[in-house]
Amino acid sequence: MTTSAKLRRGDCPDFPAEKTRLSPSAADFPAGKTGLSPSVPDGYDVERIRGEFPIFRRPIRSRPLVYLDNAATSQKPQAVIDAVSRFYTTDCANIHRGVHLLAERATEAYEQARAKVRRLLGARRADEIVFVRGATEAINLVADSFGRRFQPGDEIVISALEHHSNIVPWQMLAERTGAVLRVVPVDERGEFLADEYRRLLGAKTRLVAVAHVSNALGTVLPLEEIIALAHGHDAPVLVDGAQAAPHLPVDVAALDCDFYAFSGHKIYGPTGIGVLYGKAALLESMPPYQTGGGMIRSVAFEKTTFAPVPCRFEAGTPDIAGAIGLAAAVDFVEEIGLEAIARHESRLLDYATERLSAIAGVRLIGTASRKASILSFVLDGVHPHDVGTILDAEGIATRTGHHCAQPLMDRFGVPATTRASLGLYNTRDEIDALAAGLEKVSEVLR
Ligand code: 7TS
Repeated sequence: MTTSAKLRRGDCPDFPAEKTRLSPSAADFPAGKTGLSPSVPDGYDVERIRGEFPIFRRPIRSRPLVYLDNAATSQKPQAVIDAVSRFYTTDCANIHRGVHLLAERATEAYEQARAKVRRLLGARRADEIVFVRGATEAINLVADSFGRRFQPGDEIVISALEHHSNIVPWQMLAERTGAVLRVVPVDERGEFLADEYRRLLGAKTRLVAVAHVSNALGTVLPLEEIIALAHGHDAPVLVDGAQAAPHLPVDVAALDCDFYAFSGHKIYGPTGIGVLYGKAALLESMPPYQTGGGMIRSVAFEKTTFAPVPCRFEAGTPDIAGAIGLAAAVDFVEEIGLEAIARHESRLLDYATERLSAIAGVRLIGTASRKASILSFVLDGVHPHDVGTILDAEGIATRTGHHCAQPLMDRFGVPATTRASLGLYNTRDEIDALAAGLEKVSEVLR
């Protein structure tokens, strides 16, 4: 679509097969104004990056905020807050309809957001990017729409590491269709057992659905191997990237995954917006998920025909401001660079692992060889909720509970853990504060 193209009411824009290369290059991760500075080791100026997040100027219980709950949601940089505010202040209109100036500007900004997400994920075409509410809706969309072709006895393979969002939609699909759920186990360290996976794959496998990074343990799954093996059985692969997109460079074309889902609010964008990437041929073969305005080509009482993808899957008025805010978040992380973010968080994870392992009574749950940004642990004799409450009194935000991964908690024989999940603005000082907080919990409650 040219930016000045006028769209008639109900029109879906054109999505030309893109002018793109397959994988991101260094030029996609430029050293920008928020990130790389020669004055700090490795050029990662975490203090400057923190300065972009207004929430860190707010005291929590009269102390500086130590925010270690990034896997639940991340904080928002001023650029994202401003982008959302600007849309409502100066450009608010509905999209893909109306010829007036504001409608054109809103449509252009929304489609630019789609183009930015395409680049972030290394997708070939912008029409492979569907805006949804979040990872949960993305997975439900695939279960509902792609799942309509499932037959009794068809098999869906997931892993024991999945968030409930990547379990329950497949269970419901299995109930509706007579399909069967097969679960790849994990070992004591929380590693995906590839040999077991090989054994579970077969002629009946219709879909493999796995996390890129486990939200409860931080395990990074061996996607290249998982995808190649699934494709060897003609089974498409859905990757739940909710915990990967904010922390690692992702390249869906190089991975050759068939679907990739993530949520805007975990990658420093707004809540209420997320993304489903799907290979164009697959999306085109799928029926609509929800129906109504915006997703039709023509409606008559006798028959309705549907818009091409991605509009076919975006019924009703979408979260326009959310998409625009997400685009600002994509700009923000790309300015710093996903590789630089991954390096920073990996160093912090190593440091935090070392500090926490040295505290008497702390047992880390999840010690896989490839991990990203998450530490889950139990403190002997202390309930995780008590750990979380005492840490909160110190201004330290962690999450306690089952992390919407109850089968995984069962696997490790614990009802709950305390989880510290790191983001691009976290520092070694904050890890020290967490360690000091845990020493205090230990003194008071053990
Ligand atoms: N998949 C994974 C791996 C997740 O971690 C989450 C949310 C979801 C899907 C669902 O994302 P949503 O944005 O649609 O809700 N995970 C968490 C968490 O770990 N703590 O709070 C939410």
